[in-house]
Amino acid sequence: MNVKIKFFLATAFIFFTVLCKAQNPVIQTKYTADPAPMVYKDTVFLYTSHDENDAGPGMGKFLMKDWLLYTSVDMVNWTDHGVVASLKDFTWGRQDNGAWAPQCIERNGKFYLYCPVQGSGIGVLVADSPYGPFKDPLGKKLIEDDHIWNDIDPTVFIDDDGQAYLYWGNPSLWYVKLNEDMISYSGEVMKIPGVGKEKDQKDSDTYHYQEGPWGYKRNNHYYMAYASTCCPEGIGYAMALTPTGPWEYKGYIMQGNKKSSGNHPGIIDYKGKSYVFGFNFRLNFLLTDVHHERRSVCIEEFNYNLDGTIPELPWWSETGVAPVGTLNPFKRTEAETIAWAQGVKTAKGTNGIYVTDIDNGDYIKVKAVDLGKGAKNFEASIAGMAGDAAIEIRLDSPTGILLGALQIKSTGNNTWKTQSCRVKKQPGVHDVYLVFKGNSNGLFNFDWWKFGI
Ligand code: FUB
Repeated sequence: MNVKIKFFLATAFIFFTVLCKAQNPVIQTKYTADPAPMVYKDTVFLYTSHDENDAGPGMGKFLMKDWLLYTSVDMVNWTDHGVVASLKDFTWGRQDNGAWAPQCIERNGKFYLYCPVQGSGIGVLVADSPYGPFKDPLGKKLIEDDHIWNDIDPTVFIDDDGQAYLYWGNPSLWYVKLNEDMISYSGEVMKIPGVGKEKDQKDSDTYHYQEGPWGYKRNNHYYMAYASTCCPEGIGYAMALTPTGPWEYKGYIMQGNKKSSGNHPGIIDYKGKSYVFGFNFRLNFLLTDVHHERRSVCIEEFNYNLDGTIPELPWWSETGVAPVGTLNPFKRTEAETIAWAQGVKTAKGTNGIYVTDIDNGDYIKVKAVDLGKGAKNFEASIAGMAGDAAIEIRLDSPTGILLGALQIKSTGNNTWKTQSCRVKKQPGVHDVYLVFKGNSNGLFNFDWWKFGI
């Protein structure tokens, strides 16, 4: 029985109604971890690490070869941009595994993606666009020191005076002052005293620091959030009045949970709200009782306390966050813009990312779609292999009001054609479900859709 069928059976019926509402984890078509959200202009760019489907059983058995990018303008519908960088971009690093937790930052119109290659060191890639292409300007690692296996999980921020700081490390926390070029640094590698365990020490560290630092400044407070002592890891944090400390431990943003070995914070403000990102193992445990390092990025909203401290949140909810905008369905929407997907995968072709591996009963949910006064027709770009397939357009659940059904005409394997159907006029803001029907597996590939008036 292949993984996809198992996944479908495991989730069938009993999870069906639950998952229809679920927003956490936010990506279901791949295993994603180590979220590094970056707000740039009106968009959240979510860079993640990527657990391979065939990561073996066992805690710590990571299999990670590349970094992924997703974007959102409403915090609930995430557009898949595929692989944004990979181990191949770092010729000096190991190539088989080790694409661990990244972070991207913009400076003067260039985008700097700091990446650990576990066991080889921390490198930096540069691009003219947040979507890439990212290139290694150094051809060697950025951080040169002697604790190479500990040099993971870079986090970066630029202070108001223009000084940029790069922090990283497990089980200690180090930092350097980056030069303005963001690809070199001045001064020595500094260790933040008292944070993290010394070698062979038990958890005597009052910060409960393990790894995954996330440094930022907000309202004159400096924050350092991080994955707290393993295992399971929660999210702890410290605050300071300067970027180099002294850091005062402030407690947990989230306690560890026995359903999870790890966690890894990313924190942003977006459209007037504050969000913490991390990950759980929910999709892995829908497939099997056995722990594989197959993680999935989650998001929660929170409010800072008046003194700038962060309240402790419960473990990742299944419902996730509310939308901070609506989606305009009258302009082209990529099929890989997804709030929740059941069964499908994404792939990259000559026309970019598309949805594939579509079987009977699979669906895509797109949240908070503003149909205005209602639409008259539905268009989709399809490359169809099978003879008998359809997309049912439904509202608010996979079995909700049927607006119409697009009967797919075969287009031949790799030929993309726009196909359309009439739909029932239904006004208002709804969750749109594109439910796939057919009498075989691998029904067709799906690139984009839109409604017409
Ligand atoms: O994803 C690989 C490693 O696991 C990360 O670098 C750590 O933060 C932990 O999440």
